[in-house]
Amino acid sequence: MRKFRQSSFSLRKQSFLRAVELVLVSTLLGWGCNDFMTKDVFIGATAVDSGGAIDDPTGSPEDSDADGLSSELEDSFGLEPLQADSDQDGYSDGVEFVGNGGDPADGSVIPNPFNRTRILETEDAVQSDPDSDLDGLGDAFETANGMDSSDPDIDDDGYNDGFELVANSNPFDSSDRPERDAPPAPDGIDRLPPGPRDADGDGLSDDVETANGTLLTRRDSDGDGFSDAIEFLTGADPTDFLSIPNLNVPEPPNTTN
Ligand SMILES: [Ca+2]
Ligand SMILES: [Ca+2]
Ligand SMILES: [Ca+2]
Ligand SMILES: [Ca+2]
Repeated sequence: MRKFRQSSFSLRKQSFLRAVELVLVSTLLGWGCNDFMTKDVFIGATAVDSGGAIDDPTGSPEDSDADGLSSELEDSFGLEPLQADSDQDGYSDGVEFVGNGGDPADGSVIPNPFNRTRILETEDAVQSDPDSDLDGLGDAFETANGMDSSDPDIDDDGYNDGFELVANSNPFDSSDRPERDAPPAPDGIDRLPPGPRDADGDGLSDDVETANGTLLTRRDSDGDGFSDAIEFLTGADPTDFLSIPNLNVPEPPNTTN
């Protein structure tokens, strides 16, 4: 009996030690995986020519190339739903669609020049307000304005919230959309693959960012909570955190009724 109890205790002790070992190994592996996953997700979710889709749990329309226009819209415009920059001029379709003189279907027409005060160095980068849904608007801004920081397209009309605000359309109202005639389909362009590299997936290619003094690996170079593309489109300075877009956010719908 004593021998059995000893044996049982020994077994329990062994099980306990094994469990501790498993927890430790899992934790270490978890840290390693998180590290890896972070990089993987960063690359996958932001490399515009990889076709990496935004993981959107809210059921918003699919935006396979994460350029701010849904795949359905891009199809209807004759743009490439798997190529964030269909005309390969260094500015994503979403950026060019929303404004500043660009044309997403014509590589010879690019948006107007940047407004910036200086060229940022990587060491200038500060930790910015996170933009969990990658719509160009920081979580704090979205929360403060009754928007959903985990849904890039609140009204599910295919245009992401950041671009709707830039275009003065109502991100809460699917019947109110950015006004623009559908661009003609690009013609004679060998678009796939690859497009210009956009390492951070902010809609501005690495070359465009290098030429304009923003950071290639930060969607929000100056850390003010607005992506470089949103600042560029609104005439704010993406290299100056004191310069932010003047965005008019409509009242959110009253959800208590
Ligand atoms: Ca956001
Ligand atoms: Ca929308
Ligand atoms: Ca970029
Ligand atoms: Ca910014």
